[in-house]
Amino acid sequence: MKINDEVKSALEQGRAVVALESTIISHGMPYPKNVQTALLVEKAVRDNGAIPATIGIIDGELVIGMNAEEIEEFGKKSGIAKVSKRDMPIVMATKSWGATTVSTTILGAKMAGIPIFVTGGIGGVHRGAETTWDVSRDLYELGSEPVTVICAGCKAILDVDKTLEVLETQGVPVLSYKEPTFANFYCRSSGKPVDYVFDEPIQAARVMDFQNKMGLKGGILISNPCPEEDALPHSYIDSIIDQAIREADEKGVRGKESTPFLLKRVVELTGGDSLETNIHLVINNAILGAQIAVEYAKLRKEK
Ligand code: PSU
Ligand code: MN
Repeated sequence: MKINDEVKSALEQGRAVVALESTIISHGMPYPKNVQTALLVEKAVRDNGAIPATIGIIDGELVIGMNAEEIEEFGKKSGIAKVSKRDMPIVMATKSWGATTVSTTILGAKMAGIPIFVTGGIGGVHRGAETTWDVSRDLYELGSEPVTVICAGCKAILDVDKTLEVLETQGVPVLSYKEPTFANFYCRSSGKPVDYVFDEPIQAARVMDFQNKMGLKGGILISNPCPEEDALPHSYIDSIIDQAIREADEKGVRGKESTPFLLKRVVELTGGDSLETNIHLVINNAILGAQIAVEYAKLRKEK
C-alpha cells in the first residue's frame, strides 16, 4: 500500500480526509467527463476543508491518494479491471491495474485509517436477484468495516426495497441528509424510510462516534439526495431503466458487467442527461462528505 505524503500527514495530525473510488472513473463514466468529474470532486472536498484520497490499484500496489496524472490514466486506459474483494489478491499478484469499487475502496480506506468515503450511488440488490442472486459486495463491506459512505442512495437500476433489507440484516444504520426518505440516485426520493434524518453534519459525525465507541462492527450509510435542479423525473427515468434492463437480459449481460452496461445504456438513452445528473450528485456528496469529515475530526480531537 502506498499512501501519498499529503494524506499521510493529514492522517497523522488527525485532520479530515475523504476517500474516493476509482471504478466510477474507469467504468462508471465516459472519458473525458470521468476525469473532469474526479478532479472536480477532489476540489469540492478541498473547498470544504478536507483532503481527498482517490484510491486505486496501480501495478499491483494499492494507492491511497492518486495524483492528477494517475487519475487521468484511470480515465483513459483500457482494460483496467473492476476490482471487487475477490479480485484484490489476483490484481496484486499479477501486478495489474485495478479500479476499486465501493467495496474495495471501503477496504482500502480502512487499511489507511480513513473513516469517510464519498461515492455516487452504492451497489446493492439487483432487480430479479431472486433468480440471479446478484447482490453487490458493497453491502457486505458496509456491514463489516468501520467506514461511513456518503451516496445518493443505491443506483436506480437496483431494487431499493431489497437493498434496504440487506442493509438492515448487515446492521448498517441508514441516515438521510434533510430529506425524510432514502434517495434514488437520479431522483431525490425512493419513497422508502430511513433510520435517522439529520440537518447538520455534526449530527452524522456523532452517530459515527457512538458506533466507534461501542465497538460495533461495520459502517454507516448516508443518503444525500441529488440537487433539486439536477434531478430527473421518476416516470421518465424508470421507463428508460426498464428498457436498459430488458436489453441487458436479451444480450445476456451478467455479473460484474451488469452495472457498467446499464449505466452506459441509460446515458445513451437519456441523450447524456443522466450523466450530468450523475456528475452533479457526486460533487454534491463530496461537499457533504467533507463537512462530516471535518466535524468528525473535531470530535476525535476533543478526546
Ligand atoms: N456509483 C456511480 N457509478 C458507478 C459506481 C457507483 O455513480 O460506476 C460503481 C461503484 O464502484 C460500485 C459499483 O461499487 O458500481 C457496483 O458494482 P456491482 O453492482 O457490480 O457490485
Ligand atoms: Mn454484482
